Amino acid sequence: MRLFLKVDFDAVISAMLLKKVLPITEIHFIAPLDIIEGKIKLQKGDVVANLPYLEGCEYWFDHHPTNTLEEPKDYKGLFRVAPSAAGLIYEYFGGEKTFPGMKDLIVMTDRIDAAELTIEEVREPKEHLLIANTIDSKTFVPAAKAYDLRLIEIYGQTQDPERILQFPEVKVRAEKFQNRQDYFRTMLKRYTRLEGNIIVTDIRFCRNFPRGDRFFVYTMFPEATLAVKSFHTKQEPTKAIVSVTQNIFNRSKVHVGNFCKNYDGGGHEGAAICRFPREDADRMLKQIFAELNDLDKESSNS
Ligand SMILES: [Mn+2]
Repeated sequence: MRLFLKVDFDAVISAMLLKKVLPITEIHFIAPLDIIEGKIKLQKGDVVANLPYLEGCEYWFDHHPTNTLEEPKDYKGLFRVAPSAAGLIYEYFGGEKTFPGMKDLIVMTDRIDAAELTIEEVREPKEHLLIANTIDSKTFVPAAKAYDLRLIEIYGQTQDPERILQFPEVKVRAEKFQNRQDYFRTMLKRYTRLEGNIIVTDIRFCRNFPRGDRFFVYTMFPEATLAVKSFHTKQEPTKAIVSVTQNIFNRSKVHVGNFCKNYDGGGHEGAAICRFPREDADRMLKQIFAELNDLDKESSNS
């Protein structure tokens, strides 16, 4: 059976569980763009996890609320809005009876995938959260893929994070992450400020801004309720891209997906994207800071 996943920590744990109960022969990590472009052709026996339903698959496991839009006719597996796909797979195949000793790992996978973390955990990622940060979910080079497959194998042997962090390939990546993270935090602080209840990061004019832990920004201003990040991409040379998210430590009641629909974008309740023509972006950013601060005040009083 071939297994298709969107790569992240949830996917690694999902694959590890599925390998224990199904005769998985191949694992394919795919990008959402592959689906949009119709590159994925499925056949009977294929398993899809942590992704929207794909026509033709035999098993489907997913937990993302936005993936319910088209209810598939018949499939084996489990779809429900839940913290993680791994949690659903664990439940579907019999929980502790089938996967003895894995309860703690499943609880942590739920928390990581649903961003239900404490400030201390985000400030200093340890154990499974540190391992999760060694996974590169944005690039699809062969070395990253080989590492993801290796990590699935390692988690199949042991679920003890201290032991896993001793494997040389994991250790080296964890150390790299921690070194990169120091630089990332320095740069993030330089480009981030507070506007009312909004954490504002503007990296439109910064070249090669480093990638890092997306949750760290919320620890800088834990009392703020929203975060807005503006940036440029090569793919959209005339637009400024603006992400709007709720602070995971102090969530605004504003539905940011609905908010962004007014500005050439959309998304979920807690995370969304909008777009402005680059020449208007300064003015539009000021406008959305004012609107979001007003909406946030109104909704927190109601
Ligand atoms: Mn997931």
